[in-house]
Amino acid sequence: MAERAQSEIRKKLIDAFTNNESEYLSGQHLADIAGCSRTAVWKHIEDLRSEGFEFEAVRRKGYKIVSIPDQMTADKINLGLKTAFLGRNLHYHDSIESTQKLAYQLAYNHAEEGTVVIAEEQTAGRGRMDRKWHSPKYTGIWMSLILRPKIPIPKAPQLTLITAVGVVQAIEEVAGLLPEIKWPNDILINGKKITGILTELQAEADRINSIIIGIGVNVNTKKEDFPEEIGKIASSLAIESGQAVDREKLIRTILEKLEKLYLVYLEQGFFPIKLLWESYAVSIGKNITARTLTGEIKGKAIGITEDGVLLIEDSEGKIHNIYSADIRIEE
Ligand code: BTX
Repeated sequence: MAERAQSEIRKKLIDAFTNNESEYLSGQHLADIAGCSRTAVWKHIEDLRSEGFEFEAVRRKGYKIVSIPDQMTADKINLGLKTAFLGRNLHYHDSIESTQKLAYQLAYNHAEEGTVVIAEEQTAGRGRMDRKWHSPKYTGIWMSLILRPKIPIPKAPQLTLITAVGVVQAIEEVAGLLPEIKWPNDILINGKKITGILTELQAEADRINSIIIGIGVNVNTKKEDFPEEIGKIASSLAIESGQAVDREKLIRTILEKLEKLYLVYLEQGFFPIKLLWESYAVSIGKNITARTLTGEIKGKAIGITEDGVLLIEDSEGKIHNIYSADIRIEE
């Protein structure tokens, strides 16, 4: 009950601000409208700020709303979605630990292929090898997809490369930017990380039950939204293009491009995807260092195999197959 009363107060405050967008509203006036104390008004405004609302506060005048968060809805994401199955079963959450975690549970409980989980914010978003993925509210795309391809387990990493191509094509179309792919899963613009992809498997000894593909895209993230360390290596579509990008449209386009590529892959195998992937790849032909679980390998990246494995030629002409690594481009 108390919670309900709080949310009614919150709604009255938001209405008051959005009906008087260009005016300052005094704390007392807001308290009268919402039927609460001025201290409560101040607390609600602080809560709204943490949700992405921006206010200007001027002494003796009060508060003025500057911007409201760009919130999505499942209906708006679905509007005009032209896929046959990808995203047709959509789970939308305001805040969640990790879309990957929920998708994993859904897949375990037999969710259909193409099920998608999207969240406005992740409180425990994750990258590869237990790294953290920074996922602030209303700024990006944090989503996980469930696929059930009938492919042998060693081919699963190909799905990461297919996803990277789909996301690059969608960014190109919606934001007018041309990103590059750094093997295996980073999408960069001007050398900075815009997108991360995390592919996880649910499998038995010899059979894939499902592949969960996590996609994180920094869309309208502002410079100040990144923690200092991440800000050095990361950027967003809005920072790079100088304008806000419609997240719902980008989600739809990613799902559409990805579904097309996935169907091509199931029908024709990896070869057509490999050609597309190489056309976007920044690392091929460059000197790189690959850090694997067992050590570092330096050399020239000469391409990827039919299975999406990275090939590095070292200074002695020996070719190394790299299945999983972080790579650094040296030139
Ligand atoms: P990764 O291991 O390649 O990258 C993780 C590293 O990237 C971090 O250690 C940090 O340095 C940096 N980083 C963290 N957050 C960001 C960010 N927002 N932008 C750029 N760089 C960042 C990449 O792993 C895979 C990420 C997948 C994220 C999706 S979001 C939806 C799904 N749910 C979930 O929990 N993870 C996936």
